[in-house]
Amino acid sequence: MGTRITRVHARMILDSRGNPTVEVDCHTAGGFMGRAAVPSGASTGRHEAVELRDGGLAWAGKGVEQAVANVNGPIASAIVGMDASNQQAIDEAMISLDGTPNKGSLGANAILGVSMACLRATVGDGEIWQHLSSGTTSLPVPLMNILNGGAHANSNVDVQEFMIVPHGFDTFPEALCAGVEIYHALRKVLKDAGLLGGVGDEGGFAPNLPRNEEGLRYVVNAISAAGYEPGTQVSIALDVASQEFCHSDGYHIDGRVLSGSELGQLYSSWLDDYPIVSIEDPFGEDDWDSWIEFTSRESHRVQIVGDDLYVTNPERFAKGIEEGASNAILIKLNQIGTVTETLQVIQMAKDAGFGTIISHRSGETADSIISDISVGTNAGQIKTGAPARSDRTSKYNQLLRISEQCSDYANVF
Ligand code: 2PG
Ligand code: MG
Repeated sequence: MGTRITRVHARMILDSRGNPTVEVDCHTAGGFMGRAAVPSGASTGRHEAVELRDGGLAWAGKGVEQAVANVNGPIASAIVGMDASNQQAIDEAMISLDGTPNKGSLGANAILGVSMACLRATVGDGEIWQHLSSGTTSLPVPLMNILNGGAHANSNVDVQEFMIVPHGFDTFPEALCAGVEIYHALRKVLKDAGLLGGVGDEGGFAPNLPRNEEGLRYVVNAISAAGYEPGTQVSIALDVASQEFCHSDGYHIDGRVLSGSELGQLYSSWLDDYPIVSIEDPFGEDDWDSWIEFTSRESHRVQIVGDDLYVTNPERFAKGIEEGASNAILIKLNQIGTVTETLQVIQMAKDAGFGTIISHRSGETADSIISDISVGTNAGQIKTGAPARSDRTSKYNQLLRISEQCSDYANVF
């Protein structure tokens, strides 16, 4: 059997922030080697699967020696000889070897590296998106983070991500071109305003702004300056990542302290005034009441996305579906830790009629598997940063390659 696993080998590599992460090679009897690298978040949800870090002084505590050893030792012993193409059996073997509910013993970074490398080894010189497809595929609408704040920037902006959404185009390459032109237009708009500094972790500009709403204004100006129509061709998506400014007395934003209801009203006023089609993590990861209140009022006119709220976890997501806490979910492989569980959560979302956005992390590598997953599962949307820097452009470039064979552009928004 060509897909029988003959060797599994992990090593440490560096991610886009210069921190260690895990890379895994999975070799099969057929002579293929599948290689995968694991991303890492900064604004991580409390309920995510465990990312194993060594602690101590070396690598500022962020070493992954233990996770690498877990792959090369117990995980390799358990799965060498298994069929790499039986993804579910491999993922289940690792879950039971780990034995904890949050992958805290082997580490989700160890387990996910192996899980993705097995997928790559199975596909060999084929295409992952084709392998995953059950019929319908489409190129996803990209949510492109061109203005970075929150935990991804050294600025005073509370909202973590101001993204442009080029939905009003016939093909992915045309949409990407618009996104790139707007990214460059924003550079000029900010420069003219004396606000151009460095970029944030996801490649977007990272200015200081007097109020968060100013970010919306600059992005709309950039859309127009690039010659596109805000709202019809290109709209805005936000990742507020509000857990980062959620404290025991309320949400600290724009120098004020707001209750969940007041924060929801602020979002509603932004929806009135700007072409916003999607808001991610508008409330904290355990503030279910605010989520439910906002979703019941606004879901008719905006996509409301759970990221830290659900952490790609089927139990938390089932509660969100049941209670109407949002109408979409952000999907991150390393929040749950295996390919199999990720695909299951995507299916749950589809069955519930929820939007699905396949997402990168703020700490990334050149690995572009999320591009294939977004097309193969027909997710409709991908979130993968600014169209700049190799850790982000690797995903857009993979989508450009796929677009040579699959021309349908997802019809969302
Ligand atoms: C998010 C992500 C990716 P991080 O909050 O959606 O943009 O950030 O990887 O830091 O959690
Ligand atoms: Mg988020």
